[in-house]
Amino acid sequence: MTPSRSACGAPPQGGAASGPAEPDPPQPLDCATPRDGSLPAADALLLAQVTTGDAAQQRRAIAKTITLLESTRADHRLRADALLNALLPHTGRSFRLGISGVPGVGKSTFIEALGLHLIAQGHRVAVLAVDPSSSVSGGSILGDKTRMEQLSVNESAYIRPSPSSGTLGGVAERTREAMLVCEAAGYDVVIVETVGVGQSETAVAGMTDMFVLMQLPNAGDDLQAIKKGVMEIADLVVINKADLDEAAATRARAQISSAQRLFHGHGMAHPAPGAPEETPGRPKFPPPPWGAAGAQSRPGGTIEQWQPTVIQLSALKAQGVDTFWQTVQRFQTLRAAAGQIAARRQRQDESWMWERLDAGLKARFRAHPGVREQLAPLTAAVRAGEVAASVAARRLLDLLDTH
Ligand SMILES: Nc1nc2c(ncn2[C@@H]2O[C@H](COP(=O)(O)OP(=O)(O)OP(=O)(O)O)[C@@H](O)[C@H]2O)c(=O)[nH]1
Ligand SMILES: [Mg+2]
Repeated sequence: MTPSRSACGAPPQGGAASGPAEPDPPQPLDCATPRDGSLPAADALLLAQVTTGDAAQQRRAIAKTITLLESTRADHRLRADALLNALLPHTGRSFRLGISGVPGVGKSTFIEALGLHLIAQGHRVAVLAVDPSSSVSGGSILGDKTRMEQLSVNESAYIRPSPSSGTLGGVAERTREAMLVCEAAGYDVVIVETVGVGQSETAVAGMTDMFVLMQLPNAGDDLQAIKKGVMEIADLVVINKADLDEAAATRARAQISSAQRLFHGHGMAHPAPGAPEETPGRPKFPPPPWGAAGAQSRPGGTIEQWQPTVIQLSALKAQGVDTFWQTVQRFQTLRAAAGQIAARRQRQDESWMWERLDAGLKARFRAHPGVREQLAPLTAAVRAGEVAASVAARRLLDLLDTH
């Protein structure tokens, strides 16, 4: 059932971007923690309960595991890393959906309607959030539980607020890990919500298979107000509250559609050979529970490509939710058939690793005693024009080689 993995649950080396070049031969990996790869008994039990426990056990075990993963204590982090690696073979079998939109656009109302729609079809739905401001606001999704009244008490749903402290990178990483826990527990649709503070849309698009941007019916009147970068990464734009002003929603839909055509260029199909391929040796993702059809071949041997789309609906009246899900399934089918979901996940995994490496290196750099001593005077010297910025950077970096 689970895809075969190498020693530490990770795919063999060679990212999606490696192209046709010879892949490096797989290197032996030494990444199990603790070193013998075993889990302490308490964590082995947690793993068993997350993956196979009964509903109540599982819910408690998920919460405990996520709490452990969110802990900043060094001993907890060691246990958490080992547990995460042990969970990894059980992950990957969900559809990961990112949803963003300004406060009040109707995300919670929509997620409630969508979640209930999916559960009625037999899915299990996890809802997570990335909100780096939630340490200030107290975590909006918690308050949102009141707007997700039915979903939050549904046995087939799991709702978790945003981790409430740290940088965007840290918050996003913990949400990403929580997503893996939910997948291991068998949630087959994971929704990650963000209000779009700073770069949080990019972070959510970077951990999901499909990124949806929600807009108000008057969005089309003021396209400037929509962050261009966000529009570019949106696979699907949803105009919500169409019940308030159907004509405005239709107008917004037309305007955003034409803006998207500008961003993404024209053309509906690409030659089949150009479709991204799976990295050789990489285990393919098993088909999702709702089944992916074969490649949508067209006459002339082309594969139909997903084009960013705009739809309108009313979350409040639960109108258009079925159309939304059909659109998502169409995206999923086209992308999976072209190997693009697996490829996107590979790229995401690799860039998350680098994102965390960058953050970790910076933190270690700042904590280094020599750097702590020299950073302020060298910064002052750079500001005073006495030392070139690049020279100061090199000197500081060289300090890392001293103890
Ligand atoms: N008329 C109408 N109102 C809606 C619709 N969807 C949501 N609303 C209302 O809009 C308000 C905000 O909805 P929420 O679902 O809380 O919005 P949100 O995007 O989650 O907001 P934040 O959590 O603050 O980011 C609520 O009063 C909803 O009842 C809709 O389709 N039509
Ligand atoms: Mg909300």
